[in-house]
Amino acid sequence: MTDQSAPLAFPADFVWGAATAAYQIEGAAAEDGRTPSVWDTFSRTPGKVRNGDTGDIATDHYHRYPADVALMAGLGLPAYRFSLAWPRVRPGGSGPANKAGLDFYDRLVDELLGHGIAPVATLYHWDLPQELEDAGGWTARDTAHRFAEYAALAADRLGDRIATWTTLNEPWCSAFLGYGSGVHAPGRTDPAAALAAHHHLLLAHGLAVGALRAALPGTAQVSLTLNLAAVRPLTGAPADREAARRIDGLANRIFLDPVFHGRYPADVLADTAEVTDWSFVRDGDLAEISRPLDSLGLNYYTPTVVAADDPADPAPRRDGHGGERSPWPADRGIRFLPADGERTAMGWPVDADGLYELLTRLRDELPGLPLLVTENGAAYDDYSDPTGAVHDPERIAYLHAHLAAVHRAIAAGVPVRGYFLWSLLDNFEWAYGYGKRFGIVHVDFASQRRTPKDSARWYAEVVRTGLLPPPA
Ligand code: IFM
Repeated sequence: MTDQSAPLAFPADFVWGAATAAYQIEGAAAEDGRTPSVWDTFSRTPGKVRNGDTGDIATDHYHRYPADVALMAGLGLPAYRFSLAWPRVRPGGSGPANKAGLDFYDRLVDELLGHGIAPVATLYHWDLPQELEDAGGWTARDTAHRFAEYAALAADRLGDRIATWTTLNEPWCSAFLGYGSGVHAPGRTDPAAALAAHHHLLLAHGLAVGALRAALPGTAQVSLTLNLAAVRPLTGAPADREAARRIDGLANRIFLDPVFHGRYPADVLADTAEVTDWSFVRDGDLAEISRPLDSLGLNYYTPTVVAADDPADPAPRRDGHGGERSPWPADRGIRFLPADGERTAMGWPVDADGLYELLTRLRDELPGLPLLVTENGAAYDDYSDPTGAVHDPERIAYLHAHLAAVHRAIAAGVPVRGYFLWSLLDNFEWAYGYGKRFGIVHVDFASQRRTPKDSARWYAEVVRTGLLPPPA
């Protein structure tokens, strides 16, 4: 039996960090040559983002990055995962690199390295240049080629100092929320388009892996980040298990099989046959998509519970991502149900076992592949008390439970090499605007004042000691 009162020790070389994304924090939307992305357009479209919020200013990180890096250093963070804005590096999505845009990331990377913080770069966290969307966006094959060119430009300039590169962040969201349910930019609602976008995102990933390998030193690590789903049937009944098989196909195997095995799952092709004939897949694509990776990033927040439709139960088919249309291209006859128990401010159930389940599944399916938890965290309705402090015991409990799950996975032989908390700062939470606060550092968006929450100090101590204390 394990001693519940003993702290849990993480491996000495475990990588601890925090994560952000360009559009969610940078602001400076029209500065130094940056052109609009789909998120600039979408957020300015009435009714798409709560409160009409946009990323125009966000946390003003573009101007305040030295103070933000000092903040990270003060918390003792050894690594920082951020994304590059494609429309800043290559405005309009094609043509030459924008020197001023790359200069910003150059300064940021030097600032990080100067404070002993390892930069971990993601190339695509959803900010597709609007010009490319106008030419078809991710439903157009050309977009994949433009992405690989952009990857090469970024690697040429920054590859001497960034050791870890991720191509895409959560392509499920880009394809299925962006082109399926339309709750994310560009807001299209066409299941066939969502599947074409999915394939072209994976093609972009594969082409970019090739471009990065050509431009980077041989020691560079190249990765992909997926938001895989811990899918659970509501009951053991065959119809519920069939619902779970189908959603597992569309959430997980539609990524893992092509990226790691060079094929799409036969059952997913069959399940989606009424939506598309998949004729956008060309000879050679799957070989490109399945280029070897050095690690896989996993983002995890909450599990997904599914059941077969029950005519006697008129409950709405909540899938946890908002919107009236389903993001899933072929989910007829399937209900999505919230898991029981405590929820975060997103309404997402807190369930750390889902993280353990996914990590051990990846250990079994991809033996030996190093894994990184590239996002995990929670939104709560945080506020400054009269003394200016921000107490967030729920977030500490959430982080504690999920780090304990990571520790359990490592003990079970899963090669988890690091953990990046989402997020460093409160920021622009996409369609929810600034109303949902995921940061361990509170941001007063009017004054841009940063205040580390209790969770920031708690996490800093975990990072400093490499020990997870017993639950409070
Ligand atoms: O804020 C997002 C992030 O951009 C991608 N992963 C999920 C987070 C919380 O919704």
